Amino acid sequence: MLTGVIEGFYGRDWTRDERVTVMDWVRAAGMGTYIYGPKDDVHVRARWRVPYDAAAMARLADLKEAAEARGLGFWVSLAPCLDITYSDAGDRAALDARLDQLAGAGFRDLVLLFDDIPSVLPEADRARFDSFAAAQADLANHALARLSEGGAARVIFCPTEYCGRMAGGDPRGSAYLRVLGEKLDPAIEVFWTGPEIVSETITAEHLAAVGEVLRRRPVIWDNFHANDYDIRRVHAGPLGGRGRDLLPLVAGWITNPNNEAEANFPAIHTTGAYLADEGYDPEVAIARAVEDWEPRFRLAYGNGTVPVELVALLCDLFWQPFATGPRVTAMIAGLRGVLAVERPDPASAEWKAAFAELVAMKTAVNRLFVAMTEIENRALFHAFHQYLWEAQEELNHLVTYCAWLDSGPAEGERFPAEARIHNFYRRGLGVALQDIMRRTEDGGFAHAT
Ligand code: GDL
Repeated sequence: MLTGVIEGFYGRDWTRDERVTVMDWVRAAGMGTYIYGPKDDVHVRARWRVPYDAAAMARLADLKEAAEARGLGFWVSLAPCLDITYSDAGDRAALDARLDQLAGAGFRDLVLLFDDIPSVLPEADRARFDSFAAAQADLANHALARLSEGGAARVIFCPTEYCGRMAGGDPRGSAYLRVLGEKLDPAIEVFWTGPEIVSETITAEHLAAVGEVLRRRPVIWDNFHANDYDIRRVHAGPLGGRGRDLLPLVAGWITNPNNEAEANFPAIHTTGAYLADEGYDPEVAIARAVEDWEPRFRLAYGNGTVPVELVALLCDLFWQPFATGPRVTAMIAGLRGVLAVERPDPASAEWKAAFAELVAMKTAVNRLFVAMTEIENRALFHAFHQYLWEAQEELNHLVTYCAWLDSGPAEGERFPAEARIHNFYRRGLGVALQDIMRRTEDGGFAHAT
């Protein structure tokens, strides 16, 4: 089974050192593949017709060598989907030139990407193909045949409808996926991200439906730890929402992680654990990941590292795309409970417990923040710095507010302006735009009210 990482996100691509570090983690996690597919490499996508120059080819060869030295397979990517005319002889020749360049240099494992484009057959192709899927399958089958001319080749295809939502809910109802399933060479693997682009959960039932329509088990492209879609979040918690019953239904599991390479140790460690451990338990898995991660938090001065409980706190703060970690979740629930009334009773046991946990959390985050500034690995520090900054500021402010409530302010008295942080509440374009739309009490989207 294909397992590992795809560098497949939007945004600044990784450096050579970052890639090799990630390869080490993939290897240590018992996985076997590194896929090079940054959206930032213009020769993968926007300028797919233009071959790499010699220096770029040498960089790719060096990465392949680094991967192979670690026992990993190295795949390259090509995404001609933005503007190709599938039936155009000139475009086919440009594609062949790219394939020949790659194959000639020994790159015969290729990911063909057709993601993030409209699912519409271009006008110019309608005389030759009767569907978008037929045009793409023709291209992919051709690519596999061409790459195979000089040796064994493999192709993974990322479809334009790559999740349940894009396929209209039920994958079996998608004409696009049905035609792909029929026409794609059976040797070609197909990527799938689950019911959503970022799937909170994936079920066996869903994957069985995908397998049926595609006539092959999909390779999961897991965006669970990706964060390129939200500048405010990073995911350092364990893989979750995926049971082990999925594994017989997939041909591979590839994770597309956070943009910040250093933040991905837990993502890769726990994905490897999920794939390997029959009794996978996210909380056990993250505890193990934290132990193995801690040596990277070596302090620049003196001996030692950031204490393991603070590394665990870092994971808890920046947990998963749909959940904060258990400690943060419990703290928020406790505070929400006591803050449901305007004047909580400072003498009540509930208030005391909730306030004490908030202060303990703030104190721990302050310690974590300071310790992180002192670590040797500056890339690791920077991977989390802005997120930690926000966490610290918000917690400090909340403590000030709760301390004011704890002092038992008189009825009608207001939280003093001096205690609030000036210009503090989230501002800017994103907030202004989100504010236009109403929200439900649980923070969801309430379009109709
Ligand atoms: C996507 C993109 C991917 C991006 C991810 C998360 C796929 C197949 N494509 O739509 O490049 O990183 O979402 O934002 O997932």
